[in-house]
Amino acid sequence: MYNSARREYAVYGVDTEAAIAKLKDISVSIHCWQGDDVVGFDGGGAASGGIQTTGNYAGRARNFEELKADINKAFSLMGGKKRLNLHASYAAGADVDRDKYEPKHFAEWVKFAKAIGLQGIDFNPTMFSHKNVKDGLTLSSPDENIRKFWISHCIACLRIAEYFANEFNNPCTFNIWIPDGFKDLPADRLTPRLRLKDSLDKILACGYDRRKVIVAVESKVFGIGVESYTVGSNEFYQNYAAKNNICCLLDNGHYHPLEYVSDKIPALLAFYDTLALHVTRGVRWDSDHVVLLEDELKEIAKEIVRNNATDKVKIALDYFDASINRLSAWVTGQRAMQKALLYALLINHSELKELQDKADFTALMVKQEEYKTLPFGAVWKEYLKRESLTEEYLTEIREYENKILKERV
Ligand code: RNT
Ligand code: ZN
Repeated sequence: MYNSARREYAVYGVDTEAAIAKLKDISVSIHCWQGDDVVGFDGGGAASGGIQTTGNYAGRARNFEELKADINKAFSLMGGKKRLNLHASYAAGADVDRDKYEPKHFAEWVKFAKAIGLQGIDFNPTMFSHKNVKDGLTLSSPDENIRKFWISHCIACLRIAEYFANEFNNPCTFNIWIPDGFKDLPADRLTPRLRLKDSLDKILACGYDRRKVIVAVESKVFGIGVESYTVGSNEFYQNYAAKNNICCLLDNGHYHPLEYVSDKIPALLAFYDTLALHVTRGVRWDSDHVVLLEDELKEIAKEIVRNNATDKVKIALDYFDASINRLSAWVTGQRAMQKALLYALLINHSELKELQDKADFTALMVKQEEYKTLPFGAVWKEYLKRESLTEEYLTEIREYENKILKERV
């Protein structure tokens, strides 16, 4: 089947071998927080701050050992280059508050990530699920002590990010997301943003190594309980990133449903060398469903591939479903991302671009439609085979569920 698919794609000027080789090389950063419903190990409890996990499927990882075991199992069923995306709230055995976290609190994670052959670790300060989120605000709070606490937390996290970069000899993407916003109409939309701007300035002024840590800022349109106003909006962060030479992170659940991240990627690539993504699947709202091989995911992958931006765009996954087997959520989401990338790699983009420039929109439409029924599945199966994997992974997950997850009561 693969050999016949290879010949079929060759007719379109597509080399399936080159596509498979390229796919193996694109790294995807996988979030630790799908394993435990964004709870973490530092006592914050269920996620708060406008984000929500729903469902109560058996087997949530309750501690470091369980999460490591689940990551180990789930990652073993994924192909390609993998990175681990950690939140600060996953510090292992820290007896200090978040503003005092140190690299040593993450040394065990480094050991683990190296042992399972990951390319690197990415990092996120955790500015939710904590007593110092005062009246829903962190870096934009009117209370100076609250702002100071979170600034210190971010600076402490930047040191940890540098440590990760050094340990893996690989840059660490460091993403700042805050829940700050208001449920109802605010009386002042500007001052909170000025305070956020000032807090970010203070964080960036700590003197971190820009070659090692890629600082990104993640905007959002609204969250549950913060429907009317978000301090860290798209325009705010895009301008902040541009003026301060840092990076934008686009989460495709964070825009109006008729706005597409696939269209934002090339808009930003015109101005930025680096761009970060949180790939998720919003159903009617920022619901963070498991990523599936849907049209917008394919469009996102196409924009990355056809603009030669596989090194520029840092792909990370961000979703959390507690209503199904959590390992399966991880694997299916990561595989969907890889499928979308492979789909995009199996397109003769220069031919299509040429048709567009020649204004032959008829041929462009017809060709694009033809690609949809080419034997993509055969190439995907071949890729999995070469990664010592098969399409069918559920049996293995079920065994793990019966043996390990169901015991967690
Ligand atoms: C929330 C943001 C943010 C979080 C993670 C846990 O809306 O998407 O990225 O999901 O940091
Ligand atoms: Zn996100």
